[in-house]
Amino acid sequence: MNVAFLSIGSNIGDRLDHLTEAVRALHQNEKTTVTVISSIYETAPVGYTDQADFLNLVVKIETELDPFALLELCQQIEQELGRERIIRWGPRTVDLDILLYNNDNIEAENLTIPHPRMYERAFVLVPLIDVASDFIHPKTGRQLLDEVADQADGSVRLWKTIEGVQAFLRKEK
Ligand code: A4P
Ligand code: MG
Repeated sequence: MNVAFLSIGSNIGDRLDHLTEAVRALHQNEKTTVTVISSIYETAPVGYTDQADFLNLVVKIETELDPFALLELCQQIEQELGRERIIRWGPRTVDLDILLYNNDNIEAENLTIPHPRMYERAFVLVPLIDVASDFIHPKTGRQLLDEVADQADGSVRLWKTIEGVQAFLRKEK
C-alpha cells in the first residue's frame, strides 16, 4: 500500500465544512483511506496576501492510486466543492496538494513531488508535525519541529484540536 501526505486549505465561505467534505471525499474513495489527521490551524495567507485567513490541515492516507490518479482525485474533489481558480495563490473554497508520496521524486509537467514549496511554508509544516512528528527535512537533515521553530512568527495558530479521523467526520456531519 502507498502512503501519502496531503495538505488541505480553505479560505472562502464555511471553511471548516469545506475541509470536512474534502476529507470525507478522500476517505470515501474506495482505493483510499485517511489514516491520520492533524489538528486544524488558522493561517495568514502566503503568496498573494490580500485575502482572508485560511484554515489548513494535513492528512496521512493509504492509497492504491498512483500519484497521477491521486492528483486527479484531488482535482475532482476541488471541483465538486466548487473551487473557482481565478488568481494563482488566490482565494479558494478548497485546495488539495500532494506533499509526499512514499519516497517518490516526481517531476512531471503537472505534478511535482515532494511539493516544491512545502518546506518553506509554516502552514504546511506545522500540521505535518501532527501526523509525522519524526519526519526529517531532506535538505537540512533536521527534524521538522526544529525547522518550524525557526519560522515561528504567529502566522499559524491552532484553531481546533482534532481527535482522529472518525471523530472528525462524525462530529462535522
Ligand atoms: N501540481 C504540481 N504538483 C502538485 C502537487 N504536488 N500537488 C500542479 C497538487 N498539484 C500539483 O495548482 C496548479 C497546478 O499544480 C495543478 O494543475 C497541478 O497539476 P492549483 O491548485 O490548480 O493552483 P494554485 O493552488 O493556485 O497554485 P499552486 O501553485 O498549487 O499554489 P499552492 O502552492 O498550492 O499555494 N496560504 C495559506 N495560509 N494557506 C494555504 O493553504 N495556499 C496557497 C496555494 C497559497 N497561500 C496559502 C495557501
Ligand atoms: Mg494547489
